[in-house]
Amino acid sequence: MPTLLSFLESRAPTELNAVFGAIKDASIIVSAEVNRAGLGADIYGAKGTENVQGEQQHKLDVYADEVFAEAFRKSGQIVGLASEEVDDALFFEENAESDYVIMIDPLDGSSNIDVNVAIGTIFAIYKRRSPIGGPVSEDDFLQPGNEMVAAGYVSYSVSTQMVFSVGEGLHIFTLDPKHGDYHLVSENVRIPSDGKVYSINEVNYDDFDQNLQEFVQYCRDKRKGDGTRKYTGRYIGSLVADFHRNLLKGGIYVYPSTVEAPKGKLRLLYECNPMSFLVEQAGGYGTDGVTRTLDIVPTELHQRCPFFVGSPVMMDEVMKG
Ligand code: P6P
Repeated sequence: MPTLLSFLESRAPTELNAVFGAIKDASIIVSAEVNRAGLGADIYGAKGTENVQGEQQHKLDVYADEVFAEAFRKSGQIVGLASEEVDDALFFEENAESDYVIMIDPLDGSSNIDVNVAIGTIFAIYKRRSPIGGPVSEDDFLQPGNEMVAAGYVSYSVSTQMVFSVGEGLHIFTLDPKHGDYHLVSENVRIPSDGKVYSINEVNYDDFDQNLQEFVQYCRDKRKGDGTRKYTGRYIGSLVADFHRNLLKGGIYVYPSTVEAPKGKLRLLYECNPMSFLVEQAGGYGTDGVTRTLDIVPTELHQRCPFFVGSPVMMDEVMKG
């Protein structure tokens, strides 16, 4: 089974290959630390600091952010980084001649770390807009998802898997920790057109607009020919885990506008856009409930948006509102 970089050799330019090499190296370090959570270094629990969203940072959040940032700086191919954990975008001056910027959620779902539930790293890669040789500007990061050149996530779960696309299909690799490399397990993965899973936090049901309430009620009521339920609810509380299950089995994930999160909870640049890029590569699509996610023109680095993503038949059902 080909390794990650041997697979990418014929599919991506050398410079992009080096970006994935940095993601590979950093994710292997983070995976080892995640798998030791609770042992040795004190990495459980809150760090006592807040990120730009005003959310409690977990020790492993901050650790993962530092590991990925250092790997991107050393890659020589990434000139700028926007991270959920850092207020402003970072400029890697030593890489001023390089062409790629990356946006990342270093460890999504980190509240699950202390209860041993799957968590993940999510990333989106773009070509810079600012002139090569100079500093990055916010414009380099406020690009619509249509401009993305690659995206992916690393799921730290039963195994550590990297799911990514460079624009020619979606592929899944599994980390072999013994050999410190990722090996191809599924190539050109397609999301089932329909599914039986809807992933949404129903505690917010009363906040949902009428269309979404009707969709949830439709999922609760729908029966198959034999009278058994067509849909079931599954909500892990970790976007990467819910998305990955829906990608393989079919389903829809929704985080809508709520009273507590009027613009939605998930961030456009490093959660909704990369997941929408990936699902479109697999035959599904993502929206903010109205607009295709990748068409949205960002205005702020950490802006949030409502998020609907998954199998086309289920997306069509919720979007027909
Ligand atoms: P709630 C994790 O914090 C996250 O960003 C996603 O991974 C997850 O799907 C969602 O928030 C869970 O949020 O409000 O339902 O607990």
